[in-house]
Amino acid sequence: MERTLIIVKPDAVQRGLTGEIIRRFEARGLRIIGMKFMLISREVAERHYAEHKGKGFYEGLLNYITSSPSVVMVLEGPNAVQAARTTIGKTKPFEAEAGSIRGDLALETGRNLVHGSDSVESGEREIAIFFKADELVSWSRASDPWILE
Ligand code: DAT
Ligand code: MG
Repeated sequence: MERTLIIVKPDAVQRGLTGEIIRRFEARGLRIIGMKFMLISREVAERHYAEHKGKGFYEGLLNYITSSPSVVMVLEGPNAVQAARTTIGKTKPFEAEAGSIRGDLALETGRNLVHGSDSVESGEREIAIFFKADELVSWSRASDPWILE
């Protein structure tokens, strides 16, 4: 089982796409084990996006992610990191496959609706930024035997 950190970003929340985006992950079979609605602070955003510090888009990225509330969640499942990234689509929405969240619902890189961890290690690091251990719920879903072999 892997875990991945997902952020339904401010543009998605403002556009009323929160439910649509969560629906796609749920329908895929990923299990929600943590979720919160929050205004991401500058400090948290800097920690989350530390790898991009110094890049041309960094300031704009921080302004965007802190501009309005987000929904942050942890999803669990086999190959959850890659599965979620595929459901999200490529970073630049104009390159993202139709059928993906970005490919169906977004146009510009700076308004690409969703974040998903890019590796298991990144996921662990990012989850620790947003969630305390006791905010993640271990539970079994009635549908699990029909989704997981
Ligand atoms: P992803 O969000 O697909 O993991 P990333 O980690 O490379 O992409 O970058 C984080 C975010 O930064 C991305 O969602 C949008 C923004 N970004 C990345 N590359 C960019 C670029 N070349 N121009 C503008 N914004 C960019
Ligand atoms: Mg990334």
